[in-house]
Amino acid sequence: MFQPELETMSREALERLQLSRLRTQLARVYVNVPLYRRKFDEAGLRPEQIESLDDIRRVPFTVKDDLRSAYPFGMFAVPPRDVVRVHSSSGTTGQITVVGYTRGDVERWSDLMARTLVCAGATADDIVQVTYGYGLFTGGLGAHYGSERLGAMTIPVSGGNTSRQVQIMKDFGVTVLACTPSYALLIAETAAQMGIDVPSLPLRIGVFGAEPWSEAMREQVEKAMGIRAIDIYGLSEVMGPGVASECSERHGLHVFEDHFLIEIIDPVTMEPVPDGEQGEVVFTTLTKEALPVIRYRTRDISRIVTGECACGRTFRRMERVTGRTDDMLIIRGVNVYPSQIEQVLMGIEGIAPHYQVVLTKRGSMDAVEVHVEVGPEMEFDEIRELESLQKKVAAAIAGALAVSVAVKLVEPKSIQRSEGKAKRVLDLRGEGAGPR
Ligand code: DLL
Repeated sequence: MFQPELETMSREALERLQLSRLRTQLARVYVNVPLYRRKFDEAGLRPEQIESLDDIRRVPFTVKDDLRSAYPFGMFAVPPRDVVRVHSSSGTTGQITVVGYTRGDVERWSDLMARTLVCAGATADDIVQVTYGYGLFTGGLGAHYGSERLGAMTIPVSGGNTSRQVQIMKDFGVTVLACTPSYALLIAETAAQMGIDVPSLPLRIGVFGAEPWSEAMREQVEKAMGIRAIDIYGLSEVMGPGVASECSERHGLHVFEDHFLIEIIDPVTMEPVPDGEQGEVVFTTLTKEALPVIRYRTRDISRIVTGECACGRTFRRMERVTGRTDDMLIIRGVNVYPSQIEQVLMGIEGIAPHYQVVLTKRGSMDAVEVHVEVGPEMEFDEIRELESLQKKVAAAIAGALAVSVAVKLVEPKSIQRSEGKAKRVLDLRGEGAGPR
């Protein structure tokens, strides 16, 4: 472990620490951030009335729109001169939001990313290729600082130029690859085209996150690269990567609870759900100085994994994030996440692990079509074989998800590859289309 004394704290000691940090944090935001003061006042709440962790339920939620309306720096809790770094969220669901860090925030973030890398099995002897994008995205610099903090040899390649990624991986003897799972697949595919056998290289660990991915996808990438793939989670508004990470047990992601308070709520009633039940993840930062967020609704869907973890860490675990509420498709009344479709597709022989869910309009009705590439071993002009494969895919989806969707098989390499977050849903319904 990177910080064993913290990572194995007793629940009692941890909760004491959380409560004292929470109270300090609430008092700070009340004084320094007008939006929080207004929300607290409207709720008739004073920060000092929070006397237990359970009292957090009395605190108003924060949503993405709050950050948007305060664009760019309106929710910072420190003067600009104390901010040493800004990043922004990817903006895939609207205008970007800006997040800030004090020097202390960058320090803590580096520790938490070093913690993440150690959780994944890395040590100071590793050679880490950081292929998350550098820039406003938190992935690149987050992983970079963590890897340096760990003392590993850090290679800041950033995303893109995939054949060069492969060359560097081979020439430098890279042992840890940090990127999105979908980009890992593209790297593996490119290596194969270059005649380089990744499993025979020293590469041993993948530190993958920033997008939903299925267990079946993990198996694919592990096989293609000869590695152990670890799921890491985070979001810019809360810090970036380094909020939660799988350990060697790979049974849920340990939430770094000394810095982040996690709640799972029912997104309709907004009440907390019991441990083990699925809901929306809500975070409160306990130590962030520049941009503290209080009860931030992430829109990510997960649940608490109950019980103790064999790795010895006492931080509670959250299950891998299935998807975001904004990516959820409602197909004839059934809720479906793209990652669930992925899980089904990856188990079928003859198709490649590349897919996209395409939304169109048929008359006034929304139509959903799953586009999936046939594998390179299939003859694309073998009509009969294709037909039977297509039926097989449609039947597998219908069997697993209890809803039938149209399936279209497409030629190898025709679905756009991603160097960062994959775009799994393509909305072609045009202007005026309602929310998904
Ligand atoms: O994606 C931070 C990050 C970078 C995490 C590198 C892990 C690795 P944002 O761009 O703000 O930040 O996007 C955050 O991405 O709310 C989730 O919906 C999704 N996400 C992140 N990690 C995972 C994961 C970074 N492991 C949003 N599984 C989050 C599923 C993930 N979804």
